[in-house]
Amino acid sequence: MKLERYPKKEKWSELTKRPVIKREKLTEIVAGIFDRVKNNGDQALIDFAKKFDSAEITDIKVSEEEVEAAENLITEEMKTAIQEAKKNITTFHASQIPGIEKIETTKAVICWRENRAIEKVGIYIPGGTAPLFSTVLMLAIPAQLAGCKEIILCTPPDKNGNVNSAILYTAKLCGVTKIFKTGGAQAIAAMTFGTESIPNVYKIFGPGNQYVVAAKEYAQNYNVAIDMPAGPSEVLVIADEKAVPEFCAADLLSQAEHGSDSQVIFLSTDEKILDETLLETQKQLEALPRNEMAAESLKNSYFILLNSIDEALEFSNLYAPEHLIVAVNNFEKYIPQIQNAGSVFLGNYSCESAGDYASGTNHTLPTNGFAKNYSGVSLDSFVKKITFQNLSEQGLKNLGKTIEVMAEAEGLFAHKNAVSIRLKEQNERI
Ligand code: HSO
Ligand code: ZN
Repeated sequence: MKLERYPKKEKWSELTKRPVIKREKLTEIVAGIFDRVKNNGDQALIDFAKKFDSAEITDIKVSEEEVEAAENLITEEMKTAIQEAKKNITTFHASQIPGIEKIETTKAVICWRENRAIEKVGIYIPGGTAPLFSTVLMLAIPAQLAGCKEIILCTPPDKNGNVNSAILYTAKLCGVTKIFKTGGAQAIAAMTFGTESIPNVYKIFGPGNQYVVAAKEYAQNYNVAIDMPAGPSEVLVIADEKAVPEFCAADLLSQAEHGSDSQVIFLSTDEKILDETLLETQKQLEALPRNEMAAESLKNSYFILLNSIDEALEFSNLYAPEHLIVAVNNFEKYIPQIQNAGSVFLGNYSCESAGDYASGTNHTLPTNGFAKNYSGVSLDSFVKKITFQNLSEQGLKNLGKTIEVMAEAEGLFAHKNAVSIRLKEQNERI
């Protein structure tokens, strides 16, 4: 943990930098994987499962029996928790479904937009050290609410060729249409091109390791959209003298335990709170089962003392964190100053885990400074919007001259004529 006391503003840009990830080599590997999946389909996925997941599988698709069996492996307590989270995530995302508003721009010229669900979407769920079934909720719920017809899910099998039961249970609960045992860049390639078993999709969602991230970027060369560019997850906590060091430490560690490359930053205006949070972080770290990973990530973390909350917010806007916790008295007052952040947690009792699991907001958020120009996943991520317009005869009469003048000025006479020919027909008829 690095400690900085009142760093000069000239130093801020260095403090807000993320470690650079070298991509060139990755793209080469990913391109090779894409080629193999494109040429050999399911067989390539079976071979990759053996190579990367040490799993012998014959069928890429998860069967109905496997999904049913998973349901029996989940405790009632887990089912209740998942259902409660689903209820809140559904309520929040359903509120994002817009009504249709028809706008009359010029008299008798009516314009509007309608949402259409992206018909086929793919969700990637990593396996590995912590199978994140909560991410299934975050992606499948808005997909289903949006009306996506095909919602497929790819996730790597374990050594025995099985998929995590909580992932299967949650996927079924949230209307995932098909589940496949494939992970890594090969899963992204499969959803891009399609294979004998796996349908190709129009947009791919979900987190993953650096190969998956590189593969999602590569998929865009084949007209597939992705949710957002991704990087290691992050939290930035702003604390004043009313913050609780034990709570702040727990929040920092909850992000640090995601992976050794996670980023955590603690900003405080109060020296005592800063010192206590540092100590408390060390103390709580020792008790964590994933403490090696968290300790590794904490090596790159910063504890910074600043002069005021205004200054802390300025720093935070420059960093543009994925998660921002504002553990500050009168936090409402500061909301307008928050410019760049993926998701914000206000007050001492709004821990990041609430948003990670169950409060209702989405946990798929922009990292790596992309909170400056991207939003997190929402219902919007699963729809496209089509504009419609209807000009009545009178509408074209009202706007026709404007269009003719502009088309002529651009030298586009067919454009002009499309109006003139109609106006002429009107005049002759009347
Ligand atoms: N904090 C993660 C999401 C997550 N946390 C899933 C627990 N499970 C996103 O940055
Ligand atoms: Zn988390």
